[in-house]
Amino acid sequence: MVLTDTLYLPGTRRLIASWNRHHAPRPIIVLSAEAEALSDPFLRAHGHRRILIDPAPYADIRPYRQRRSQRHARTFFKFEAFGDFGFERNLFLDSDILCLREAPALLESGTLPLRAAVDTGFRKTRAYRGHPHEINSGVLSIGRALQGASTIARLQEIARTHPGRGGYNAGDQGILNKWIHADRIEVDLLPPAYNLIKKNYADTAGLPDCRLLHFAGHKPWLGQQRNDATDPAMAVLEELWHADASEAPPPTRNDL
Ligand SMILES: [Mn+2]
Repeated sequence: MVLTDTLYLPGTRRLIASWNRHHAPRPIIVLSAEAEALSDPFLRAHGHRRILIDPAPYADIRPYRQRRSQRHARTFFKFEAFGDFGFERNLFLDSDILCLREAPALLESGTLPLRAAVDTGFRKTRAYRGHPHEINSGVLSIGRALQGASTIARLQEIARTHPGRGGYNAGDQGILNKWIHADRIEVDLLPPAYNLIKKNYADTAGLPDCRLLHFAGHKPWLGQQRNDATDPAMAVLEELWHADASEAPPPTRNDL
């Protein structure tokens, strides 16, 4: 299951293509609040369901107390990944993730409904009121017990009543962590290789056994932030994304 918009489309296509290269076929559900993104030929070809998100329940959610960032407000659409689509587990992956190897632990039925990795980039700030361990919301495996409208409504409620203070943990991830702690949701922690977070191409540690590489911060397809092309870690990580040639060309009208 993926969430996309026109800005993240190149990442979404690359994620789906790289995932498919390492896994047996499974239904792919594409979520977006933009009809234009859902009409992308690659997503039409590879998405088993393409679902247009109704933004109305999110209209009164503000990401921060003071600021009004539309970009961050849209991250709350990720709550829709908790919908009941008839599967034992919903596997959600961020569009800024590249699949480098098979990721079997995401698909195991297991004992706990929620499975996620610790956010290795998380650093407590002075104003932070949360908990020492925070999960990263880029890779989520969601079992049936947590799927459905009531979980989505609960997450929206927390976002409305306890908005973030901004900074690193703002947006959907901050709300998910508040929900985990407030409602005592048990989390089955995934190894770091299942969500290897590299903020702004930080370094190449962990790459040899990495399964899911998460491009936090700079996005390889945007390319404009590469202000230090001589940094080897930056070059290696950015090149990994660009060199992934698994993306099949989208079908054209003439092929149909
Ligand atoms: Mn991400």
